[in-house]
Amino acid sequence: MKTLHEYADMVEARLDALLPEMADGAYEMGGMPWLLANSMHYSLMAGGKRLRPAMLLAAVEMLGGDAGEALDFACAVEMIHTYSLIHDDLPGMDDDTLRRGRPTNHVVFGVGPAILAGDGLLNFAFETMLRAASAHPQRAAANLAAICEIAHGSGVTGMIAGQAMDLHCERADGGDAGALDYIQRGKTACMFAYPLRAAARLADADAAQLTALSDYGMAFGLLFQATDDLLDVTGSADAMGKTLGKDAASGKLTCVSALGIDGTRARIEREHRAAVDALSIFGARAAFFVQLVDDMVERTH
Ligand code: GRG
Repeated sequence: MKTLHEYADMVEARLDALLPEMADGAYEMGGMPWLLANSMHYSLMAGGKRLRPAMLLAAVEMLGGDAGEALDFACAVEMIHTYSLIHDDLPGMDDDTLRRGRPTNHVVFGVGPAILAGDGLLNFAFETMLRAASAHPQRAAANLAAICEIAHGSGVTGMIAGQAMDLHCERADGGDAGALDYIQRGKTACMFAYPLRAAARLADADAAQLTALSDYGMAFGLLFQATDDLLDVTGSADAMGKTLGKDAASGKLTCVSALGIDGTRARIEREHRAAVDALSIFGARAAFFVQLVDDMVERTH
């Protein structure tokens, strides 16, 4: 198995090949115009940690599968994640001007082009996975099952559902612990759990392995969001590469607003334990994932 950085480098190189930059003013029939290509490229190649695709690749290798064959599925997850960040930053959603340490997409390219860059990344993600699946017809069932997992996790009962409830609670200026859980499972944890479920499908995992990875991903995602909420209050904007302190200012429902700082720390501890416990069936083979969740508890960005 590789390190997080090695998996992230694989993803970085493949994304750059799938979506190269274009010369200003360039377009051709059947291809993309420069403004669309370059606004998609701007956010996609802006130095994200590549956590979700790296975890997908590591899970495939842990289960004895081929990371090379899974690479386009991993890249698609990063495209979907990046689209969600572009749309989340729009004036009609979180209205943010800093992301991944750079001005947000709509600040640079305008709101209309930023909507299209997000739409473009979402659509291109599925095109990329379907192309990869079509190249290996003998693996059609596993590949389609993986695509379904990614569609489900990022879709209307997953990430989009969480984001919709988040918007609703912010506008209604309310929401209880149940709503908090629904939001954070949907908008954040599903984008870890379902790529891991996709990895299990790609590597022909058994039912127990699928459940274990799914449970780990959910716990990891809840922990990740709880640390994000804590860092919004206690972190550094330079390290995080985004505006901090916005959650409290906008009256957002977060772990800190619902549970307090100590309650948030307790949640982080609880989900940390749940994540490590979920991995027990893999024994020493899960060292990458144990290390990753240990590092998340300590993260500053
Ligand atoms: C627009 C449908 C739609 C959904 C948006 C991603 C999202 C849902 C909202 C962003 C706000 C937020 C704090 C989400 C949860 C945590 C999160 C996704 C943080 C960013 O992920 P990182 O830290 O970012 O992995 P990088 O830049 O490293 O990829």
